[in-house]
Amino acid sequence: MYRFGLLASVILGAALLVSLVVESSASAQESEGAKLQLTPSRDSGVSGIATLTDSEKGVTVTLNMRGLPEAGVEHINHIHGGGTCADDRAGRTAPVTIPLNPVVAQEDGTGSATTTIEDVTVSELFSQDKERFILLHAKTKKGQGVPPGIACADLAPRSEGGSFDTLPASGGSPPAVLLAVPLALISGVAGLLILRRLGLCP
Ligand SMILES: [Cu+2]
Repeated sequence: MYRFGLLASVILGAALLVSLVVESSASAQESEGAKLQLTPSRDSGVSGIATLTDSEKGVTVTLNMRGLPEAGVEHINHIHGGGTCADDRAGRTAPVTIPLNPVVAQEDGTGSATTTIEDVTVSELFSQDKERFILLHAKTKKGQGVPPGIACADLAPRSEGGSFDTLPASGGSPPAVLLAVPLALISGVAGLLILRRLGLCP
């Protein structure tokens, strides 16, 4: 009887663990996202990472740049449509389709900005109807219009199949926490069952 009780609690605990893990991974997959590398244009030495995730309102775009040349300078940046980074680097840039919040350079040359683009999804931004790219521009100078691009990333699906990396939902718990909760529950349940068994069959 004692062994049966132990076995039952282990099975119960395992079932609980499986259900929680399945649930958490299912919720992570609901949020589609992509991570893109911005590479330097025109020997700028400026690079970075753009993270795009689906949110309730639309798409959240976060730029994390490094190698920015001058602290305190504001860099405008946009999603351009109808061309590629190669076009921009060849001096034939495509029009701005979605303005993003500017990146301000910090003392250490990093800079970041987050923009929520409303009423759009990551899949739509990556759709093949139009080529798109994210472009970060040099310092804006008075009377010179839009400055040249200094870092660029094409919004192109990484694989031929057109799938992107799946990112965990924003604000999601790290895996350690997700595992710790069911483990704590399991040991609690198992302990309770063992105590009961001991009480019933001394
Ligand atoms: Cu631009």
